[in-house]
Formats: sequence, structure tokens, C-alpha cells
Amino acid sequence: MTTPTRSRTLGNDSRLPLFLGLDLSTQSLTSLVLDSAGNVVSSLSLNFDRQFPAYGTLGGVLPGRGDSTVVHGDPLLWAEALEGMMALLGREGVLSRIRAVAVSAQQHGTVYLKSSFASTLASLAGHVALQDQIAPELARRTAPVWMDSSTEKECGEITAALGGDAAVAALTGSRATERFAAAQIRKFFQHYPRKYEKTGHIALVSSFVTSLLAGRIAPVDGGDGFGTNLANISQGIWSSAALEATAPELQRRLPSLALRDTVVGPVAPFWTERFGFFPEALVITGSGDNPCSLVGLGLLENEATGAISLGTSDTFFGYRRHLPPGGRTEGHLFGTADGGYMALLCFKNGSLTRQHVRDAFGLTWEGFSDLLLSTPPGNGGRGMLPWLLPEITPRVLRPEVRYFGGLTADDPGRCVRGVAEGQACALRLHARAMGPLPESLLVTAGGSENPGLLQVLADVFGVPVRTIAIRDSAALGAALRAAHLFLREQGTPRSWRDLAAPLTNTFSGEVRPRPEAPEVYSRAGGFLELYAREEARALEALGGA
Ligand code: XUL
Repeated sequence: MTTPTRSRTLGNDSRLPLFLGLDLSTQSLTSLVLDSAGNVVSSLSLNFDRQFPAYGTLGGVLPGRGDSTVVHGDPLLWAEALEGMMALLGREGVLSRIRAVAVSAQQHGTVYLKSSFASTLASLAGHVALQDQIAPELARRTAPVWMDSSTEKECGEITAALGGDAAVAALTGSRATERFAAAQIRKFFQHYPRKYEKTGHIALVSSFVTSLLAGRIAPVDGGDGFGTNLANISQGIWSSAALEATAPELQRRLPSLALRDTVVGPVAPFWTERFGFFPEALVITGSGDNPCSLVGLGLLENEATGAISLGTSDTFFGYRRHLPPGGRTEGHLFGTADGGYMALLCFKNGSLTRQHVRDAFGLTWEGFSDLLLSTPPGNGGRGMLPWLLPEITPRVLRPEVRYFGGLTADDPGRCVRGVAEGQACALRLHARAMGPLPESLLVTAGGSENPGLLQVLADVFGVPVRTIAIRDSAALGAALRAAHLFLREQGTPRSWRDLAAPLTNTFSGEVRPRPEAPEVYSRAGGFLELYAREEARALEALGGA
């Protein structure tokens, strides 16, 4: 392992307790340490491809074996990265002051473990590397992750058993979805029944990493647990109908579902012996990166502001205090840290697709942004359906980048605008299915540093777009969850709003829609309508949703 790509340590009062948020995303593991006054004390990131080359990952995932719909990650890489991060934090001298830690992780991935996993966790030896102790516990060597779309058949079977798309969405928050645990578990059970038999526990990525920290099997929260097609989201329990439609004897293999944040336990002695972690530090229930981002952006309890995360995937999400009415088959509903809900849409063609267009013309991100700022909104009626990878929203299982209005693949300015506008139009069109459009947008993750992309989003949505100073909203959300629960346990509770405000009220920028934007995009016959028509036509041609 080499040194991390980014590290900053700011001064703080060394008597204050510290809280650690860890975000295990597709491509990296990020840590963020907060003090109780709301200062970010340290922030580090380890990139999987660069810093753990022995695993041979590309973009954090294992290269496919001929089938591009199969995308797996490596649980041992995640364990080694966790250990590497603790070694760095130990060297920074912060671990002895951490009082609570929470995990955020890429959603939907499933880790298959033997029944002996629990006893191995309970007796982790401080002198042996974590991944070496965990390796014998894997009932399946690799873990399908959220980019996997290889379960079309299993989704069809689950949908048929539960009474159709709308019924599955009303029960579980989403129609049967290729990357979710249910379809992935069903496929594993059908293809490898003997390995399924040997599987004693199926963790989500967030509960796997939390289990490693706590030295015991951790529950999943509603944020990640509702993204499985296995929960009855109005009752907040595993749904026996969904479990039966998926695989036999599934309930005993799943983590328990803990809707509100709870203490999983103190940190395992392993971490204290090996890296000097404070022995009584609390490990909090982990969650998905999107529910954690909602917290990290200060959006719990705020229904008027929508969030867009421009990362490996692009997501659109927003807080909902009450369970929205059923009848929708697009998008997802997950739980939130305060027991409410979040609506989310996921677009797989996010930064990788933008980067593909950027690289095709040998541009830097700055050059990409400059082209966006210097080309006219609406691209003169030319556009791109940016489906380089199988798309989640709308569902496109056999991908193809398609052009319309005379756009050609050799025109840098128009192609750069085509991909950015196509992605922004898809975000806005499909966001409509999730309720009223937001009055303003908060944009986060890597793409939020690109002024051109922010302008396109402001123009297409016709609302002001803000970014906050802290980029790692998922790691920040996890750290805030740790702080929130610790303070509650101490008998000095703080409201979510109060805790998040010093960090999330520091907007680093605001971009307003250009005056001509409503005329270009939103009027009858404008570019949004054109895009919607082209999308519908392409879906018909490709046999999509
Ligand atoms: C959300 C989704 C992605 C992953 C990325 O449903 O699949 O946003 O959580 O980490």
C-alpha cells in the first residue's frame, strides 16, 4: 500500500471528543474525523486501484469475465483498505480520541459469509492481518455490487411471484431491481445451491464493514435495508412474501433490520490492540452512501431542497417525512437516520460516461467545463442519449450511446454539451416521478467541482444550484450519525439540524439559471420535451423499460 492521495489535518481543541465517518465507495475508502464543535479534523482517502494494485481492480471493481453485466467487488480488498485506513489514522494520533464511528458504503452489494463468521469476528487476533482472518469465512469469494445488472431473469421471477412491478414497488419501495440484494441472492442460490447452503450470513457492504469494526454481526438500517427488495417498508420489517419469492430460509441468513441508528457495540479489541483505537468507542449501525449523504448535506427534515450527487453513478435524492403514495414503479424509497424516507433515482452512466466523452477529445476536466460554458443551451436541438453502460434510469439493459438532431461523434463542443445535457435532462424528467420538483439543488461528489456541469444543471432544472464546502458528504454524514448517537447516549442530545448546520451552511458557491434557460428547456416544444420523445423512441428501439 502506498500513501493516500489526500490528507488534511486542521487544528482543533485536543480535549474535544472526535467522531469518525468512513465511506467505502466503489472506488475508494474515505475517512472524515469531526470534533464535537463541528470542525473537520482529518480527511483521508485510499484509492483501491492505485493503492491496492494486487487485487487487480479497475475503477474499484473486478474486471468482468466476458459478461459486462456481471460486476463484482472484493470483500478482502475492503477489509485490507479498512485496516490501511486505521493504520493511517493511528499514525495521525486521532484514534485514541474517537468516541464513535459509523460506516457509509456503496449500496446494494452483498457479501456471503459462512456460519463461523460470527465466532471469527468475536476472536479477531490483534497480530494477524484482518483480510487473512476473514478470507476463510467467505462462502463466496467475491461480492456482486451495485453496478451488476445480470439478474434480469431473477427480477422477472420475483416480480411474478409478488404480483407485478407496482405491487413490488408498493411493498418494498422499488420494483424488482437487478442490483438489489433479492435478485442477486436468488441468482446465487439458483446457480450455486451448495454454496448458498454453506452461507450462514449475507451482509450488505455497510453491515459487513460495520461488523468488522464491532467484532460482531451488525444489523442493517432502513437506509440500506430498504434497498434490497426484501423489506416491507411501511412496517419496517423483512417481508416474508419477498423472502419466500427470493430464496429458501433467507431470514436466518440476513442481518436484523434496525430502523433508527443504534449502538452495535464497542469497537472490537482487534482495533485497539493493533492501532490504539479508544477501547470504548461506539460503533453505530452503518448505512448506504446515499442515506449518509442526505445527512451530510444537512437535508434531513428538508423537503424543499433536492440533492444531486455526481459520482461514479449520478443520483438524485430528497427527503420525505412521510411514506409517499404507491403507484410509482421508477426510482427507490429508502429509510433515513431519523426514521423518515428518502426518494432516490440512480443513473449508472455518471462520471465514467462523462470521462469517456472527455477522453475521446483529449480534454481535461477544465477544458470539458470551458466547452460547456461556451456552447449554447439546447445544443441547437442536437442531443445524446448517454447510455455507454447498462442504464438503471430509465432501464436500458443493452446499452448504446445514441445521437439525435444531427449530433455527430466527432464534434467536441456539441458532444460534451450532449452528454451533460442528456444526463441533466434525464435527471429532471425522471425526478418528476418522485414527487414535486425541488425549489433548489445541492450538488455533491466529484462532478460538483465542475462549473460547467453546475451551470447545465441550474439551466435544465431552472433552479439555483449550490455546492457545499465539504465534498465528502457521505463520509461527513456517517461522522454526523456517529456524533448524533454518541451525544444522545451521553444524555446531551442535539438536533440533526443543529449538528449539521456549521458544516452544511457553508455554501462554497451558487449558480443561477441563465435568463434564456426556461425558454430553451421548459417551454412547450422545448428541449426537455424533445429529449423525452427521443428517450421514449430509443427505449422502444432497444426494448428497454
Ligand atoms: C443507489 C446506487 C448507487 C450506489 C453507489 O441505489 O446504486 O448510488 O449506492 O455507491
